[in-house]
Amino acid sequence: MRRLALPLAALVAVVGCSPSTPTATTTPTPTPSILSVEPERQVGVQLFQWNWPSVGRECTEVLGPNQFAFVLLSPAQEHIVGEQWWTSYQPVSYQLESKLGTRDEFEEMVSTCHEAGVKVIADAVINHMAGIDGGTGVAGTEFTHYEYPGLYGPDDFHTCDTPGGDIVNYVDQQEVQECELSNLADLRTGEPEVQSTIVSYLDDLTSLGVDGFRIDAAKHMHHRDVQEIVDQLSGDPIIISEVIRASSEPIQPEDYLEIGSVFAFQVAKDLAGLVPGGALHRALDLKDGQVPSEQAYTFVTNHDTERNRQTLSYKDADKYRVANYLLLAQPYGTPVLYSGYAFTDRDEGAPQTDGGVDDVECATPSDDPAPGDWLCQHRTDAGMAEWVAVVGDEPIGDLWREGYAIGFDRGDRGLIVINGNSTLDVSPELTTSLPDGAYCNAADLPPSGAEDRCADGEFIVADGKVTVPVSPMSAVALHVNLRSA
Ligand code: LM2
Ligand code: CA
Repeated sequence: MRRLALPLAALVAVVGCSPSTPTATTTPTPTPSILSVEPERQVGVQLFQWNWPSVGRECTEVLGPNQFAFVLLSPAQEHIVGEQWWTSYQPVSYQLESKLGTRDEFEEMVSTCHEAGVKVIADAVINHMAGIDGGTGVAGTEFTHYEYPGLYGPDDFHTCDTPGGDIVNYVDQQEVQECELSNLADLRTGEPEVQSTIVSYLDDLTSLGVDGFRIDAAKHMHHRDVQEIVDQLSGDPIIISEVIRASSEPIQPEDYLEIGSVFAFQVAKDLAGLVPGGALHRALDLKDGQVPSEQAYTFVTNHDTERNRQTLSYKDADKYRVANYLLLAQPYGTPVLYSGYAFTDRDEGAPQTDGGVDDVECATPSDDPAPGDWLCQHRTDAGMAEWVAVVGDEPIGDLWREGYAIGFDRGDRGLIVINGNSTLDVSPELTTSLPDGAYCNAADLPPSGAEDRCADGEFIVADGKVTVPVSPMSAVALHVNLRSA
């Protein structure tokens, strides 16, 4: 993240033109103007199990206009047949034909997102292939556990003499990286032929415009293997390794920092602990081990943690919303929002027809959604994605605290008050560096992108002061690009 040199003096509105009779001698009255800053996109969103046409549409309609930086996809390669979501994580071939769409649809989605200014990060499942004895994949590929035509044969997989060949002991590095994760056929990712097959697959995605990769199950590959694969890739894709931190284990996210970035699981777990306790100010000091901010991808939840309940999720209703405000307001890492569907059983797949995931239609927001409802949680926070893009790297100003509520400036770009009290309203009068003006709340439902989206700002900054009423378990976020003329 790079600090913007100076607010780009884009003139969005001109106010205070006093009617006057122009004469040759009058000097024009200086016209107060509202300067806006050039937003710098930062926030991403994981659109879990969204099909490609739905991702493309979301880029155009929501993510682009609201200054999202990137979308994180579910796996694109051919996978085993089944209604569960996790069939996506059992590759059968590297054809881009899956329950989420065809190769053509994928390619079109990427270019649609790019036109909207949104980058695309693919989920690269490269540690393993399928976890079943064999069968026919969704694109018709016939396979057995250790045979994938045109790609891999038995010699390309690790063998292990643990029970079932599975990983049992997470304190043994070699076992974690060379035995099977839940029976998933474990590729010899250190071998040159295996590496070159993986590289061809990832390069194929790059050739379709993909900007980067989530490295699925990175912990289960030696960091040297991942490094060697990444070194052979075309272009310079963004790399985000998934290495779930467990303090007792020998493999740590820090081991993967020379390759690129990592997901900051510790931050997600810490947020889950501090929101219910109300110690919201502690969110401002979050950090994942020794991972520097520029290499940390932070999140409140993902598809795994919302199922194993290691983090907050939509099931936590207003606590989850507060955690998302904290994630976006604090300065560490690159925030990734999450968008999934409601479920009762952890295996339950997304709504689908004949093996293909249905187009996403967002359900009406509710604290008690029906299973299969597309939650579109990220839409609730869309205005906040723009807030983050506008506040940029501006530092956190003086902290205001009252009970479980906190508030602070982000330089002279933005201000936020988050009320984590479950029943108390707050209404602090804050000192602020924000320029005078009438502001709207970016944490409310998403701004449309229309010119008049803040026609009548209700938050008045005057002489460096602003009063900010905030109801329980919600937030008010102001920024300089969301002001009335
Ligand atoms: C990941 N990151 O490292 C993914 O984020 C996670 O969602 C994947 O697990 C995992 N690694 C493997 O890529 C999911 C899911 C598992 C599921 C696997 C494979 O959480 O439950 O395992 O995908 O589809 C399923 C069954 C399991 C079975 C296995 C093999 O739940 O009981 O093991 O398939 O057939 C015998
Ligand atoms: Ca492995």
